Amino acid sequence: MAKPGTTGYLQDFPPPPAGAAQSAKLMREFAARHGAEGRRVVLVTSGGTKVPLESRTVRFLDNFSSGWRGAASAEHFLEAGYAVLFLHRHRSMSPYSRRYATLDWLDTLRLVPAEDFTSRVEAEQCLLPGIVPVLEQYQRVREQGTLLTVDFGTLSDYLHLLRAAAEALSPLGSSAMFYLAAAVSDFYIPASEMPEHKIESSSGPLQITMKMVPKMLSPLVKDWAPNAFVISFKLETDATILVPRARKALETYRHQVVVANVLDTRRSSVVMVTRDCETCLSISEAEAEAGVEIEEKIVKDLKFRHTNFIEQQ
Ligand code: 9Z3
Repeated sequence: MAKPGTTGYLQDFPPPPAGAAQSAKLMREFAARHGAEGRRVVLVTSGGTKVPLESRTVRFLDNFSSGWRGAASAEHFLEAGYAVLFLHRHRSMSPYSRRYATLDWLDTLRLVPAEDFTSRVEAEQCLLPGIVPVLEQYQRVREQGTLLTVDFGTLSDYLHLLRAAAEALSPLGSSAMFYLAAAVSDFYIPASEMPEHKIESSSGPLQITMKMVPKMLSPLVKDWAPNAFVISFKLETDATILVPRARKALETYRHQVVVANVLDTRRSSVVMVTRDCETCLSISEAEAEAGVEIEEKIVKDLKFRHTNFIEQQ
């Protein structure tokens, strides 16, 4: 359980979203079941966060994240034997279906008339490349119950659910991993300062002051799941400051790994930064053409580090 006082991190935010208590219960049951079966459990956070400008929200601030990194990583963790708690932005990419996210699904279906005039529906397999192995993996994961997905919309919902997820995984100690790939806003408007109604455009140009979002990595590492293996992500657009910023995050929060990436090259290269080393992982053109994903290499690297971490406890 969280130590007294950690609720202070969320006091400027609206209350937990509807259904949060039920999600927390499902997360606790999921973690307990897989822990009892000796499986490692990873929390993968994914996608951007919405920051409302009004409490009856018409306008909000958002960011670029598609959720590809989180969804792809979740699949590779499942293949690596982990149970995955996938905390993702509503309507961002999901494991398995991400490959077909840009398809209009009505175009992939065909009506097949039957003799009794009741038509059947068939899929155009050629419009769904690789669908057979993808479907096999997806159905295996469903049968094994190794994937639990929980979604959020706003920054506030994310923060409440992150805390509930951390408390659910905490009893697993070092066999729990946190893989914090969501692109979380750094700025927000406190609930107490947010206008209730739609901001009037007749009042002229808009000036808003936003506060810094409290860094949840701090209570997560210190209080919510103090024995877990924790990985955060650092995103920059300027490659020259990437590793120093990642190193600073490690020194500040004292967790295990920062995966550092640059916006434009994030699909082909990352740097794994730990207290004593930096390892560059990349995808060559030939690997990219063969369908190898950077997330597969990240997950392989982290599984190895996680094993060492568990053995050192
Ligand atoms: C990442 O750096 C992810 O790799 C991306 C993935 C969001 C770039 P996509 O969803 O992109 O596949 O389109 N996530 C964390 C980004 C972030 O907000 N980090 C914060 C920071 O850099 C701290 S946790 O300060």
